[in-house]
Amino acid sequence: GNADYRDSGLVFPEGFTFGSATASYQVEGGAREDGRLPSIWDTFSGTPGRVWNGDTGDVACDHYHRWESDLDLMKDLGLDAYRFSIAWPRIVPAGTGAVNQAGIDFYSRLVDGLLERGIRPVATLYHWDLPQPLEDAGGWPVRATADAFERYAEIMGTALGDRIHTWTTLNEPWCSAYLGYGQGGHAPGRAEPASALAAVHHLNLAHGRAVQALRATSTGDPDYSVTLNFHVARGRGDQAAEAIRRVDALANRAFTGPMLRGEYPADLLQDTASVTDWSFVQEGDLEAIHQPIDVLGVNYYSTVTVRLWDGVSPRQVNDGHKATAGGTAWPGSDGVLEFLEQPGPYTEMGWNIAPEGLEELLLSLREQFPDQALMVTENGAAFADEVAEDGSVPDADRLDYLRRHFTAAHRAMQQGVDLRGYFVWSLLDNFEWGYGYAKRFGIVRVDFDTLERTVKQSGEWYARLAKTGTLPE
Ligand code: GBH
Repeated sequence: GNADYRDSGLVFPEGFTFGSATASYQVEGGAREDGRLPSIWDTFSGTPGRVWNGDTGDVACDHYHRWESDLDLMKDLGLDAYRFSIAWPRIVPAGTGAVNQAGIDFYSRLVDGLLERGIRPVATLYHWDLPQPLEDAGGWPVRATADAFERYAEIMGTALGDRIHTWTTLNEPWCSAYLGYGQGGHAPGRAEPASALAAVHHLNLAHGRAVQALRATSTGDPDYSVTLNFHVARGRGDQAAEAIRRVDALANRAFTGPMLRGEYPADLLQDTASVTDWSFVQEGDLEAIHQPIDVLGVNYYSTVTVRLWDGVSPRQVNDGHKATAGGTAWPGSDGVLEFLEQPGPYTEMGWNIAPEGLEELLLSLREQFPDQALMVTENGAAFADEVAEDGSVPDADRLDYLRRHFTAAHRAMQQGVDLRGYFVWSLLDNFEWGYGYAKRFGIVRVDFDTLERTVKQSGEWYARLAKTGTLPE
């Protein structure tokens, strides 16, 4: 039917990019090899009680050693592009100082391997693995981290800027700032609302400085981008619109404001005034952050439902993240916003399945930023897959999730959204951050005992989509 987004036969335009995504700490392993030093995620996962089951990324999918066969797998799947991230602690292991050539060589071989197979490299500089020494010096709440990132960007632009198709500066700075420094469920596990907002600014600054550094050093003609995880909020109660506005300010416009308009939204500054005076924003910063980008990366998984707390009834908070450090991902809105239980169905993460939210998000971004090309850089779902007797992985629920979200994206495009491509999260089952190996997002199964890969039914389905450009039956 139409209403449930379960279409087939939809044709995507010629040149639409079908890709898949991973991130360094989630797949690589080889955590202590060839000069890599610890990142905040090595420290966090090595700290008892932080990650489910004490899981770490020490071995992960062993992609660091199996990258060639993984590239063959991508080629078999017919992927046009591969979105991966570069581990900063392989490149500048101490965050500042010595550059590690062995780390550069790994990604250089990876990029060449992609190009040999006709797969476009889409590289993210930062998917959450901050070199631990930079955290020891203060982390993202301090300005020096943005300085160090600018230098790292310059190093990578010089090393790979002749071959990268799309550069992405940051993945989901919302998570880095608010989960890492506000709520504490992600590394480095700090629960300090004011630090979270300082982190927001220094991540924004790092983005702008990195775009400039990449542009100055890349000798090819790459596209420049950043990936944000937008919150699509539904409101409840008689102040529903106000609740949505607050979420939108903190989660979305805190990043799109400076990056795409060159200013922090006035309502954001007001909402957070009890937490910080934003005096870490220096003269010239907004200009540095406001760099033209070729494509805006959009990560979408589900919606959130919010209400302004009435101050009386027991407060409900259901933001889908373990509050390990007892902090808040919503500085200035703690005790103001309530995150409510959402109608199902749900994925294994407990996130509600809402493909219409993706269509709405893409339409809303087109309305806010009419000339900005968009790319879905992550969408996917965790389910408890079972291996059938014949060894296949019949993950009909994941296939259905993907079909419905591709349908939603197609509908947005029919309404004029300039969507250039779509990357499924994830190519492989991998280290799902605080959930360790308990949650599987892959279109390819990884057996974490043998490290063997098996293409799931959703992977076969996605291969047909990538190869034909038509949403399969
Ligand atoms: C992404 O994070 C990451 O980029 C990727 O590394 C990760 O593996 C993948 O997604 C799967 O988690 O939590 O109820 O408030 C996504 C993190 C998920 C955070 C959705 C915000 C909003 C709904 N985001 N979440 S809720």
